[in-house]
Amino acid sequence: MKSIRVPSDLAINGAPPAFEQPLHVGRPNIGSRESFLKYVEEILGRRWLSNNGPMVQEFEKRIADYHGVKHCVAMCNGTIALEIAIRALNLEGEVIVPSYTFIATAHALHWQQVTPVFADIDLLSHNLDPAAVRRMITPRTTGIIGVHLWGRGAQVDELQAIADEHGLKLLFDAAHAFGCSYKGKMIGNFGACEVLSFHATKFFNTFEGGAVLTSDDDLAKTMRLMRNFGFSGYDNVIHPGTNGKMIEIAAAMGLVNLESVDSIVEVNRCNHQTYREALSVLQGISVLDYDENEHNNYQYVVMEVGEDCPVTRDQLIQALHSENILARKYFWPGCHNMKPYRELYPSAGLQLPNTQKVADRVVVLPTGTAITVDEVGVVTSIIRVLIEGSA
Ligand code: T4K
Repeated sequence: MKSIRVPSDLAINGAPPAFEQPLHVGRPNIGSRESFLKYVEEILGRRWLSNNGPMVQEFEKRIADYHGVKHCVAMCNGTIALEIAIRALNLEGEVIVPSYTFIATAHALHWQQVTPVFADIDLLSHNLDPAAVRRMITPRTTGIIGVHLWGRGAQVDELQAIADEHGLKLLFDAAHAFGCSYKGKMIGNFGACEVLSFHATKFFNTFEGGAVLTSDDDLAKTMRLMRNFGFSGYDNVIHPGTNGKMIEIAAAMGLVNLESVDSIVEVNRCNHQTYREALSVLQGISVLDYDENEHNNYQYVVMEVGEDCPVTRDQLIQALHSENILARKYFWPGCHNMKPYRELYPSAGLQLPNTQKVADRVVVLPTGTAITVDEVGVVTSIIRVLIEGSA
């Protein structure tokens, strides 16, 4: 591959990178340290560290209210939350998922002995294409997991119609969609349930954490049992289960970050707008937008490098990394091309042309409260010079 050099006004051969410290994608947003430390004192003083403590209960209530759902079942991370939801819904056989997602969506199924069947995505939305979902249905299909990729709602109505028509369960991996809406209604209200991730790299974090949102009382009850070994009171196990509990200190981080959530969204929105205005005028470059009629968290700045761009996606990534801008090619190469699934389904790619295209085009850029507007400006200047200098 031809490697490109950053033109000399930005980096002279052998000169230090533009940024002394790396600019990461997924740098955590952290609310008031003072409030967090107060909560930590409270937790330590109470000597109640885990097992459905008061912080977790308060956190669950606040997150459920925030999304307008009856139940938030908090868990130790998003992947376990997915696995518990999958088991609580009795999914078996085959379940249709996008391949263009973080590997956890597929792993959660596989880990529960359910076969993930990869359906293609729509080129514009990067979300499941309902027509492709229909093509993948077999007599063994029991469910569909839609992903609200980048926090933009999947085609919920169309997926629900397919699920209803074929008697399938529908749930959503909403790991990216905290605080987002679809057709004006908050995420959490669709399908049988929706799964959030509060991982450190997510715009809203609890260090590690996740939750299932649902308004189904029975489902919530089952998942509460499952996340705590199936215990009902002392010494009485009434359901198979695992350890999926959120700890108190994670809930404390969540409560603190919830106080700052609006200002974090505003920072993300401004960064996204700055990136978009500066980059989308460049040859072969587009930046994914968010529907301004919806609630968005703007946590991902997703740039697509088209075939008419004078540099390739990988050349851009390489040049950015050499400037200490650690842009990512999420979710390349697609789950179906990762070793465990490539070996299981060697010809899956034939059904996934759009997945392949998008996975080869995307660059995710750093955003969030850990990057300043000026730094965003420098990143965009570097990209501009790289592209214009190579045209
Ligand atoms: N479904 C979807 C659609 C998801 O995107 C995810 C998670 C899940 C399900 C599963 O939810 P969890 O079980 O994770 O709750 C990261 C995250 O680990 C993962 O949570 C996230 N998606 C995914 C999109 O991104 P990697 O493999 O990119 O992580 P890593 O270690 O390369 O870190 C990303 C960047 O963040 C690096 O540049 C370093 C920076 N970073 C990371 C951490 C942990 C920091 O600056 N500080 C930190 O504390 O997966």
